[in-house]
Amino acid sequence: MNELLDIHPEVAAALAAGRPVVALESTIISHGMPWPQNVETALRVEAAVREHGAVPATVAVMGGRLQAGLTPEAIERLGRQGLAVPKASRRDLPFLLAEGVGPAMGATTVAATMIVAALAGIRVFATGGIGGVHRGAEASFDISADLQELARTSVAVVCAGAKAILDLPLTLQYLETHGVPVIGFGTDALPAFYSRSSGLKVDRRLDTPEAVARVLHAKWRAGLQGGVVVAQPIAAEHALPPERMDACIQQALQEAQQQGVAGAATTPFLLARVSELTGGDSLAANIELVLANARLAARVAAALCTLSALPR
Ligand code: PSU
Ligand code: MN
Repeated sequence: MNELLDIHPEVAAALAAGRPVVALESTIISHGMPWPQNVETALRVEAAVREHGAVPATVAVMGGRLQAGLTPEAIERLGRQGLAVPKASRRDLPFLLAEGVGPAMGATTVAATMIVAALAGIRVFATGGIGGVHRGAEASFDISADLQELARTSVAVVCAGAKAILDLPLTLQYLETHGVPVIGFGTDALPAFYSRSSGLKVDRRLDTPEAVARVLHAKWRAGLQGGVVVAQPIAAEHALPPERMDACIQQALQEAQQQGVAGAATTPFLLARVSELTGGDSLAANIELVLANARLAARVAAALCTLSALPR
């Protein structure tokens, strides 16, 4: 067990017994949604994981230590403090951990959540959208650390694809170059978060949690380290029209450029502006897709536990 990692007792018990566990990120709580919907959603997501037979492990940095599994009080603090909680991706973790016991909190991104999940022995993680290659990356070099983490860390990320604030063709190309399988759950097309399709093809369509679990099991049994993207489209009744989203995204990108927003601030800026420009609609859609991903992740985690328990 890692000396810098605290595993919630319920999570530790499930892992020791070979029962399914689903990791959840906390940047979505502190930076991705406004209070109080962020806390309400995080608790509903945990409940959805439980309803589908797995134990939730929301990941964050608390008291200068990595946490796999949070109390409802800790989730409340992450949500109430919002943007005051530093965003923690791979490069930020050493600074937060070096502060040691104390107030040091961090809201873990997809990359940092994967790192903590892998340390804890959790193989399946649910979120909304992954980071990716930003538009204009050929000049800015802005490529989310999430993609490099997917290349190296063996955790499956169940998501609704990535937002069209990113360059989605380049994001898929980067994943291909780094050998990260991209599965479409019930779809041949990469979902674009609020919209069901980006028009780009995934590597393989799979239609059941068992089929997804078989691919994960085969990959890791073969010693092929690294993550897998499991992309599930938002339900049709919650999807937003791509033309409407494109207009908001264009405006947000333009404002980011005018205001000189760069680096780690880029994603939170674009997410916040797009959600302001769409009014409450994008928040409602976001909540629904995260809940759906939590349900699917729990079923994939359960199927993976069944396979892992079979004799070799
Ligand atoms: N995309 C979303 N919602 C989010 C994020 C991305 O639709 O909340 C967050 C995730 O935590 C993701 C992070 O890991 O933003 C990526 O940030 P960056 O591009 O700075 O790596
Ligand atoms: Mn970035």
